[in-house]
Amino acid sequence: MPTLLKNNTSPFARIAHAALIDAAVPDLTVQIADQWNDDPALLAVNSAGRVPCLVLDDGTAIAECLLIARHADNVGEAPPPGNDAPQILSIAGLALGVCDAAVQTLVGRKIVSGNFADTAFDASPIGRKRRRTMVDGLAELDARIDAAPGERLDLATIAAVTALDYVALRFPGADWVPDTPRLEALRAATAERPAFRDTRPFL
Ligand SMILES: N[C@@H](CCC(=O)N[C@@H](CS)C(=O)NCC(=O)O)C(=O)O
Repeated sequence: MPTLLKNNTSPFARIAHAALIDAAVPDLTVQIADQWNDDPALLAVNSAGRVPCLVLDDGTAIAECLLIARHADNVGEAPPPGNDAPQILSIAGLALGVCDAAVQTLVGRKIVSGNFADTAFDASPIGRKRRRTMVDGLAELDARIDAAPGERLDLATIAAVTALDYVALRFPGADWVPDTPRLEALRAATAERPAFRDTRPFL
């Protein structure tokens, strides 16, 4: 059975996991990996030492959330969600940018002081650029997202809700996070879909 190596916070791991669940990939199992401490199980399948990584029955390992999502579309039992549509790819890319900026802010903090809670990095030029990406990206997502979810969760929906939840998880109560009523409505409307319900991030 295919095994997804992930952790409980990574937005990239959540995107991969949600895509696998929503596509109804059979017999999926999940293994928690520690991506910051050279976890041997993770390094054995992904020399980058990053989550997510999906290991297939024959040992083939697929890293990178979008490639795992693509594989999910190919092998899942659910009807395809139309992920090749340019509009879906465009919004998914925007949401990935928000996830990436948020993760890079945390990584920047870790590089500067070894401490995720130390915000000194955020005031640096790169830190400000990452912050701007999160603020503008969330606002644009709110304006562009299709707030009415379909039968399947497409990649735009999965990535946008994941970005919203990840920013909330990592920057709780931050006054710079824009209002995103349409995104929040989408999150509420899809909260009990297994792909989101079973992959909610926690610290
Ligand atoms: N582009 C990759 C990003 C994966 C990634 O950066 N994962 C982070 C967790 S959020 C990680 O494992 N970081 C450990 C490291 O950079 O060494 C994807 O889309 O899957």
